[in-house]
Amino acid sequence: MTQTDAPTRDRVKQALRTQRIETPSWAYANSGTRFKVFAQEGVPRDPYEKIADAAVVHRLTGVAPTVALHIPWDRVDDYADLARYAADQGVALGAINANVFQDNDYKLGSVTNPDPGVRRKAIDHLLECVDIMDRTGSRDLKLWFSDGTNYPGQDDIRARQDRLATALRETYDRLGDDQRLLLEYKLFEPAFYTTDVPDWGTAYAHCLELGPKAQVVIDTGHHAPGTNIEFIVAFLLRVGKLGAFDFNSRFYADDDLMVGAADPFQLFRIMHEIVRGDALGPEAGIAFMLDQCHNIEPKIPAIIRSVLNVQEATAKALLVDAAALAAAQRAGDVLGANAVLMDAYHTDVRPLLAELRADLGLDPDPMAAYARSGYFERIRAERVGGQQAGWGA
Ligand code: LRH
Ligand code: MN
Repeated sequence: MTQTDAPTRDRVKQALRTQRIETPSWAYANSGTRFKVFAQEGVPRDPYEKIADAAVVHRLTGVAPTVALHIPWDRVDDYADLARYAADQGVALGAINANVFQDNDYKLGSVTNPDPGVRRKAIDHLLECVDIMDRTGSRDLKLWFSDGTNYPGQDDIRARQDRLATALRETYDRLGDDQRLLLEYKLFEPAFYTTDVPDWGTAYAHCLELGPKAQVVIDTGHHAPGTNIEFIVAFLLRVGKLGAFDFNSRFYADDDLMVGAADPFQLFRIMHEIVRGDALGPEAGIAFMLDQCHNIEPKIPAIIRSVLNVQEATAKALLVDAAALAAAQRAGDVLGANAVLMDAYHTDVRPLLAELRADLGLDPDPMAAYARSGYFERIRAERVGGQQAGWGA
């Protein structure tokens, strides 16, 4: 496959222009592990400063126009004002993430808790997040439940599923016509025996039960080692139940490292299924989000690098010679088919992406452009005093 093939370059660049990557407000704030949260200079102190940083990422990459919020980490008095501020900065507010995993009352679960009063409190938070969506203009309510148990017998596995279904139903019925509920699964952590939404199958089953406005979120760090994530992508795409990605990468568990850093080939295989499923553009309705924590590395450059990693994996996937691949697959030409895919994967797409950025009037090298911008030096000087934002875990 020759990259100098002009029609191919134009086709690939045209498709890349439609790509949209949502960045997470919490990745701009301090984060860490249970061992230590390392504070960094210039970190935002409030959602407005997080949005200002996200706007820099969009200005330099051109493909990150929305910011996901997390409640209560991003709670403000006036969400409409926050949305206006975001618009002034050239971005928009994206998915609203509920948080029923940091309150003492949720020790034995939130919506699955044996105590009906605790369940009520958790559901009320989910409903509050839909109210916030009405004010921010967000389409997506993203739900991840830390709910689970640590010891066999601790609670009734089936009863917890009933409680979960009840809470999801009430929340689903509150959604507006153009709003969606995105259900995220995770194999384990913080629970270590059962997790109430542990895998794609459980999330899919609950979303089927709920209806068309409920879809599954694939967080790339939430699977057992060795899980073939692109199979899950292909399967959920086929049945129209893939709603979103939480992109990051990992060597071991839910490491939340920069997407594509630990396993760029896996990211390529995932984006190949997206392209094969004609699901890259906004019209396909899939929210491509980052969900990462930059514990030791500078945050804004790490997010810019992550956006570039997704673009590179996508460009390689768009370079797959689909006709040659299909012919080799039909012919049972195992090595031939694999070679078609590997040819695209081994293509250096950085010159094509630099060309695309130039076409978009952007600096071909966003990382260098950020370093030259003086933005970090400015926020380091300005953001003195006050309480730096963080997970508050
Ligand atoms: C849980 C998770 C979820 C978010 C949180 C920040 O591990 O992936 O998507 O709420 O990280
Ligand atoms: Mn996630």
